Amino acid sequence: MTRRIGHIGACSPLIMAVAALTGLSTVPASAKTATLPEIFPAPASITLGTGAVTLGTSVVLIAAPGVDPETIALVRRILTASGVETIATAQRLPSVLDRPHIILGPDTAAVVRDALDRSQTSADRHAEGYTIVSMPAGRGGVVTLAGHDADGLFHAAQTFRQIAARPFIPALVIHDHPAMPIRGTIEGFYGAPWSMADRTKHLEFLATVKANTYVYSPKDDPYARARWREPYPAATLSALGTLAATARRNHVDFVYAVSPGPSVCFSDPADLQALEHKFDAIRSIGVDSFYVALDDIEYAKWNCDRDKATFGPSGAEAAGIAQSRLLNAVQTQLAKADPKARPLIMVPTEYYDAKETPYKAALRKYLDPRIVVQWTGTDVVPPAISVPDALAATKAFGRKTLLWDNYPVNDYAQTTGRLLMAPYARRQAGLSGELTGILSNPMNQEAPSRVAVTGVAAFAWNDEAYDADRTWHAAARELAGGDERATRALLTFFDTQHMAPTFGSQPWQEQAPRLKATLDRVREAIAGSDDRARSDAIKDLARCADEIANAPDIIRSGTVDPGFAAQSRPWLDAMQRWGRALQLTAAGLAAADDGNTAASRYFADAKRLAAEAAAIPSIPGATRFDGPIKIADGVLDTFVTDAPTLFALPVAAEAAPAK
Ligand code: LOG
Repeated sequence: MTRRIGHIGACSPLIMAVAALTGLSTVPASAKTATLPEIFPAPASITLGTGAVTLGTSVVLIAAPGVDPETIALVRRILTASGVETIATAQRLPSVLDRPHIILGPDTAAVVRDALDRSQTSADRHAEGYTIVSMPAGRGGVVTLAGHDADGLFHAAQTFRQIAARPFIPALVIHDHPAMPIRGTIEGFYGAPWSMADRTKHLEFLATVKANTYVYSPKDDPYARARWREPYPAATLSALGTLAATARRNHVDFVYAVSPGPSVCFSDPADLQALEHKFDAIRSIGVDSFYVALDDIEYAKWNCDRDKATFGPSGAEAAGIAQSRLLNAVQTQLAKADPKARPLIMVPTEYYDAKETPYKAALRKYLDPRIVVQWTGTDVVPPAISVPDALAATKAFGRKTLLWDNYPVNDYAQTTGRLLMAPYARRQAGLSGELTGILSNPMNQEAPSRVAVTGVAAFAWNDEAYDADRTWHAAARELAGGDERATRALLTFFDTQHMAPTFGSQPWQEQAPRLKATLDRVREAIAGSDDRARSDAIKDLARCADEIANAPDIIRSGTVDPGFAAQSRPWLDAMQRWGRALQLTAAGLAAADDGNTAASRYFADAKRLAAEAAAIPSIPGATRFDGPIKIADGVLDTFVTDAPTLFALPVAAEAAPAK
């Protein structure tokens, strides 16, 4: 078999591995070389068999009675996208197969059980679990998607989407289920909330990574926080209802959060009633999961005299008692209104550590044990999250917690001018034993947030098998619509937005590690005494600069999600200019290496372009803090500045000092 490895990315040596290993090479593999497909999130277990099923242009679809029409529609779309032109339907498997048969249904349906029995495969019986068996047979084969529940079957279809994208489906058995029950995002940032269109796209995206939860909690929705007692305008309420329906179709639990903390009077029955009215209105549009957020409020003083009379002087412990009392009443009311409703979720006022305190002791003692508690780790933006950290939180809050992961959110001062697009990393395998789930707080930019959220969903699904870099590549591939060149361009871009700050001065993810490795090699070669190595390194640098300069156009014009390019606009503009500055820098170094007096001119032009690039502002109001766009800062700018100092620059003859 010939395998063509795509052009090796000069800025990012690791990128070649993406093309080589993931089916992005242009020569399709043949059915004789069936290989293990990569699936994200990684399944609990996947085993390759012998042979493969080629879908071809005509298949038979057998859906067991009662299968959710959305799941059937999804499987049909997947088949069509894979080149299938004719989808016949049937109720059972014929004894002789003349083409591929796709069976779809709960693991209890006769037709599904029969198919699993024939392949001697047991069904995955966990909540949200599913089993996939593909078996070549006759002139076709059978692919069985068996869900343990409706969510599981939907997840099976999402896995099928990834398998069916290849030219043929290898014989395989997948058993799969999530490690954590709650996986998804909380739109919980400050600054411009997502648009309804962003949210719709996000819910559809969440489904593709098997996430099951979206919490609506934008800090800047006045009806959810500053003016929480006021009812929504009819149009907004109806738009939220449409969103909730989109979530349902995508097997995502839409959770509505209210943040009454800035003004609530905990002991006032009128405020309890106001909360209930709020939730009743939201329930009437088809939402059945609720949340009360009590983060970022003052608990050292009461909002009303009544609380002082009821709970005594204000303070941490009294706040814990007052909050518990109000939330317990809300929980009781929710269970009464809908006995099947999921438990209330809350984020406490002390969400940013797991230290034992009077406030947490009060929550532990008084808060209804059904209520789910969130926390953000050992800090608002922690440098890492370990199993012992989560265990401490379990102890402090008296229940397993639901992690609120403040990544990739970019609403705090240290993130000004940044997108956060590093791999989702430094979460310890084993956390599934100590957390009920993870919700990522994303960026104001929805599409760029998917890079990190793909990682969060994959980690929460299977923390033990999670691979940060490979999941990162997969996220790029998805955003690029599977196109190899666009995937590479995106990864080059992500590297320039790799830095992840904390609330302090020390970032928890470094900036542009791949570019830095390339630039370090160039510096070393220039400093060395090998002429050939020096000129080769400078040529590599020129290729790397071309990649940076060209990536924005590839991202804007290719197969990449258009929302991604629109939301990243100033970053792409700045990257293009920085790419040109680096091209000129490389030209300057090449000239200097040749003893050519043009070097100084190149460096001067590079300096001018770099200054222009560094001055490109963020889109006003798109994030909480506006400021200049940052591209590989501390790496690229430093190199452009240092480059002219690396050579004793040749001086033009007329300017040469007189002897
Ligand atoms: C807020 C959150 C904000 C985030 C990052 C929580 C629980 N609350 O410090 O809305 O997006 O930090 O700035 C927060 O994290 N407070």
